[in-house]
Amino acid sequence: MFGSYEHTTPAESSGGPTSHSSLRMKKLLIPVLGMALSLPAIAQQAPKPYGALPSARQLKWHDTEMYCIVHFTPTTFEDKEWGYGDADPKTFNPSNFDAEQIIRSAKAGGFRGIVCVAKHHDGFCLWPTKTTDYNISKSPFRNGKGDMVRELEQACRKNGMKFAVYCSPWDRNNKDYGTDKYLATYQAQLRELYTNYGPVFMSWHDGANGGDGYYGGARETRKINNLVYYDWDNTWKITRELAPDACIFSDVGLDVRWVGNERGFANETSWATFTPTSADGKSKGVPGNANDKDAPTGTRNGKYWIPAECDVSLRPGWFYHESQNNRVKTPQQLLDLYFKSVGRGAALDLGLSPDKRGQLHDIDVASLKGLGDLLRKTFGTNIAATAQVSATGSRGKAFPVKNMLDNDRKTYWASQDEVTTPELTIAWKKPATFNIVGIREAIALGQRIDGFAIDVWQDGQWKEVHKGTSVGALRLVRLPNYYSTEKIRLRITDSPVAVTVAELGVYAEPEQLVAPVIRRDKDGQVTISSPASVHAIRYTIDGSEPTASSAVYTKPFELKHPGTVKAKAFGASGSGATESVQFDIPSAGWSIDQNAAKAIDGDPQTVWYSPRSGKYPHTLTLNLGQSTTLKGFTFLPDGSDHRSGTVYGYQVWVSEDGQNWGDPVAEGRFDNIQNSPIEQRVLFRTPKAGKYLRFTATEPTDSKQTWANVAELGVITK
Ligand code: FUL
Ligand code: CA
Repeated sequence: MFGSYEHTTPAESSGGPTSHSSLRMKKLLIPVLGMALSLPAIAQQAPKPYGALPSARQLKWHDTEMYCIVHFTPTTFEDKEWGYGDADPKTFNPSNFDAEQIIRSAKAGGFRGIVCVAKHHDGFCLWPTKTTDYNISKSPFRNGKGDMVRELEQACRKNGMKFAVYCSPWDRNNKDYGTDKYLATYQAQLRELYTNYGPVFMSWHDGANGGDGYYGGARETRKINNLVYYDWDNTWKITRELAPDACIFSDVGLDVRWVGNERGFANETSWATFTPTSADGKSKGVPGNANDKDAPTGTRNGKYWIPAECDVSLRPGWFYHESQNNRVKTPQQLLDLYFKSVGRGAALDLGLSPDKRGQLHDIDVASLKGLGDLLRKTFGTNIAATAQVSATGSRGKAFPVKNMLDNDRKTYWASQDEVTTPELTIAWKKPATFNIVGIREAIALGQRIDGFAIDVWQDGQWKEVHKGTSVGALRLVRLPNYYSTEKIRLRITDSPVAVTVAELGVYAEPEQLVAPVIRRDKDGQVTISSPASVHAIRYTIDGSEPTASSAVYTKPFELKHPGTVKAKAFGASGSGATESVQFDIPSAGWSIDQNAAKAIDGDPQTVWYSPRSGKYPHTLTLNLGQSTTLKGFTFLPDGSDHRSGTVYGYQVWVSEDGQNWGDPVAEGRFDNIQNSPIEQRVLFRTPKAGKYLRFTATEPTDSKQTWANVAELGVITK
């Protein structure tokens, strides 16, 4: 049910929220006070809807819950995250593109749909569009006769997966970008996609807008006023007209909101209702100009039903980079994201990155399959199904407790109007072992519950084990411990109106063999920890896979040279996924100017900020203590939610004496760093020896933030 992939019945495609409940009761005649009640009278007994309500298209989207987004363009072949728009179409030449391999791998992971990035910021269209020459027909792919959007779409339809499109508003190739002419082109592209590849379940609109690009050879920076440039009101009319079932996704909805980060999770309290505003709070906001501070939580009693989508990539980047093959998220990490996105009433949108062949790498395929297996093992059996479930304050026979266990999100149990804090008890004849509780509200009637608590019967009394807030489409409570008990109680502690519960689940996940966390401090001391209790963590430092006979981690150890630490949990039922971290030389013995010790202390949580009063460029000079041959550098920005002054443009120099620097060894921009503040690894054009490294931040991601932040600066010597 909650995570099982034998799909539950999709929500009604027509009919408002109240018809939902009445529809199912057509034949029911219930005697009340000796009189038989007819259909309209029963319908009246349904609780009144509360607050903003989901549309039929949003209800279908809520059923989808997990889908993937696929990035594959010439940018893949350039090993970049944001193509500049100048890549020769001839470079787009996958040796063995296989749409089915991608779609089937996603399906094995439990995903139910695909968002196809039909055009990314580089402007290259993966379908033979009439709107621009910069498209797949100019590439060698299928001798210029190929259509990748079509191949992905058909593979989806064939495998029972939903299909959606992403067409980037920002286009770094188009010569007209920045003028009205381009808007017509963009709208025509949307029309082509909706008409030729529909029905689509989503239309995905990212907020990255304007900046430098190729623009037909102009190679310049173009700024647009993102409040008005894309004329979203009219542009989205096209979506409504040609793709009426598509949920529009952007920073502000209209149907689904961006969760405000690219880490893949919503806030623990996350409301499906939302009142979006612009960055300055003065208007309702548009993609690229939205106040995303409230996006992770939504707005309690917000004006609209705009649930969150949590987008995150399976790899650090959205595009394939061979150098990130050892940083593919593990099944356990993905399961954790599932709990924090889908389990918080939102959706999980996982980035997939085909390699230069045009297929997912084996590591990615295995990880997806691992997630699917974990989900099936965890949610395959609802222990509540064999329990006796009872409730206080029930609304009557039309809303029986069994409606919570029928695997149907449209049928529900409800309390009487005056009962806003009902209690549900789940009892077994013999003690059951569990660590997960799942609750779904009948969201067609709105998001009603404000708070709940879970009690476990232990030693003859109730013991509270969890307190929560928002529920909505789904709340999964994953307890850190397993409990064996004869009964569990769910107490609704706070609700403005009568409560509805559409589904209730109790589950036990297989032993939590969570991947360990590996850290190294500036002196080279490596610490390995695990968020879950496991029998043992075993590790290696020579790059080999840890096995049952590898060293057991007991205390911190030293690693003063470059090397890869691999660790994994071993428990009673086997071993978990491998965590692998590549370290270079530690920063012991280094010094830095500008009081920037926090930028070289080996701790990603501590961040150096330049004074707010300063302005760009900002420069840090690192003294490595001895001459070292450097192949590149690493840069980690502040990754916290309250970050500001994120560095976009950079230049780097190396010098033996700290006086003579010569030409920069690297310069460029950290693509997509604003939304995804992860470690950047940059190789120099050619290695250079030196005792000093100078890092200059030349440009922020947000020109109003004239300061810079650096969480860690490091070097690549190996
Ligand atoms: C962002 C883009 O800038 C990234 O490149 C990526 O496509 C991500 C899914 O959306 O806005
Ligand atoms: Ca039900």
